[in-house]
Amino acid sequence: MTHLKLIKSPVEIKLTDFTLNGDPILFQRRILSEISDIFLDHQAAGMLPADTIVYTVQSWLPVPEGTTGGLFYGTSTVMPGKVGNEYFMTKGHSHAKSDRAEFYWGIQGQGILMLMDRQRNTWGEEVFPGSLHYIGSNIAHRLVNISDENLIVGACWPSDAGHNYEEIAKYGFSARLIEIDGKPILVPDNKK
Ligand code: PAN
Ligand code: ZN
Repeated sequence: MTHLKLIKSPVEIKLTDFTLNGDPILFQRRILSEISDIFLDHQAAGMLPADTIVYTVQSWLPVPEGTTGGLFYGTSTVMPGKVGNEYFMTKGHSHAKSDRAEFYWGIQGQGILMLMDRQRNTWGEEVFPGSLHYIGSNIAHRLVNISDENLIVGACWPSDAGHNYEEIAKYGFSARLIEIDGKPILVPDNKK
């Protein structure tokens, strides 16, 4: 019974390293060997240690997955690194309930939030500490680290959004973020 009680939330963000502390927290780690298919240069991917951590996600799911009207919180950390000339990045997805939106915000490091609409137009928003990103419905999204430190990004999304990874796994985004002359450039890459 919490009536008239002053209580603490079960989860905190540790502001020194932005990790989530509390219970329950879901922790996911994506290593290169699991996700090497997302990168263009498979030979370059094969030359890096298979257990290289590309990104991690800590999430607080306060209600069961699929609940209508709830929210989830996550902190994503994309490590610095490249496969050939392509920066380390997340798998990327659209939401299974495709009309569900999401907020991202930059916490540490420099990156690009790649966004793609249903017509396969792809663009990028610059991510930096304090940047705020509204990912509208029907927009596929992927985080890319273009800096030499960890890219840390907060996210909040509806608990009934779900994730659709299949389409991106099959067709990719219509562009890749490649380093050319020391700068990140979106280069067309259409498999559809
Ligand atoms: C984020 C992402 C997170 C990892 O929490 O899930 O950055 O990216 P992938 O899910 O593409 O591997 C989010 O967008 N949730 O909806
Ligand atoms: Zn999402």
